Amino acid sequence: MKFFKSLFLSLFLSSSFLFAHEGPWTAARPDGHAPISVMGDHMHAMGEWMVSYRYMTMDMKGLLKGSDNVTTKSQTGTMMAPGDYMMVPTEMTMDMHMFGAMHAISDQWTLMCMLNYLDNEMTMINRMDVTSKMETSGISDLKLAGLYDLARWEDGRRAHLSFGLSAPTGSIDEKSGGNTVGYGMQLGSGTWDFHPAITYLGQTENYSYGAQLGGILRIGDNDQGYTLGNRVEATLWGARKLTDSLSASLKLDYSSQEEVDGSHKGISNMQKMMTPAKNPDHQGRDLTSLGLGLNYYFQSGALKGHRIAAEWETPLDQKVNGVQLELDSTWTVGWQYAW
Ligand SMILES: [Cu+2]
Repeated sequence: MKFFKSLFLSLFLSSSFLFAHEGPWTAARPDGHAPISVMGDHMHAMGEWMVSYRYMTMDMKGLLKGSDNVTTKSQTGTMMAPGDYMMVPTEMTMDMHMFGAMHAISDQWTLMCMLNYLDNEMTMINRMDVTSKMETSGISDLKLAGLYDLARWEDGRRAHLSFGLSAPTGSIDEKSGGNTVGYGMQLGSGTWDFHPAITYLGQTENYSYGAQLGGILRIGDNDQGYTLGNRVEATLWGARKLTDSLSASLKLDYSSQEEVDGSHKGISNMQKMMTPAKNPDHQGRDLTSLGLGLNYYFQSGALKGHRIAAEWETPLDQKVNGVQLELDSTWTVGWQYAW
């Protein structure tokens, strides 16, 4: 965290005279939007609308204990020499369909709404080497946010605040084979969550950069008697405008989420001891990742105003609470259209 704090500070202090360009910030360039995985990165001018769709797929494979790779056998053991757990996950894929809309009610306020549809699949293996698969899918938590313009400088820099709130529309009662699935396979948080963020953006003739510091604060306990961990996330990115329509980006992201507080009522103490996937102490992680992305902005023709983008992210460093699956890579592709 210290590293990011000083990075943010030095970026903020140096950007005004190092990377400034003539004229105010504009969205009308490919890197006028952040890499596609960043949410709430930009505001709109009064009266503008935007709709977007993103598809994100996250792959997890292999086990981590803290920051060390461990084998499944070292955790389950055998019938003759039992390990700590009866069963452990071996892989998981999370597919997310993200639908978003933005509308600027004034030059000071842009409203944002987002709803995700999740599709999760997880494979587990038990002590007898028998594997099992489980799947959950459905809508996640509905998120509403207001972006408030903080400052706009004449040299291409600007900053805004985001006040987001998510409603517990996603299910936390998902089951597989009659048993409640683990925390990572549930579709929502079950709580109302506050999502604050501050974003700082800058543009020069051919480059752009941004920094966002945000978090998720859970409010109270959910119906099932638990609360997902609070989360902080710091993101830094830079992009190079290659043509009037194409830009390439590099992103560094750090996030940290705490373990689960309380315990799901549908998960017995026995089940909780059997697998880390159902244990509240084995949830949440610290993750530092690197993202490489491309943005394409149609400047003319029938598709004028449309944007498409893709980003690939890979972990540089991760440390999980307890024993959990290791994150492999994440792909995000998206489409955006503003008018
Ligand atoms: Cu927008």
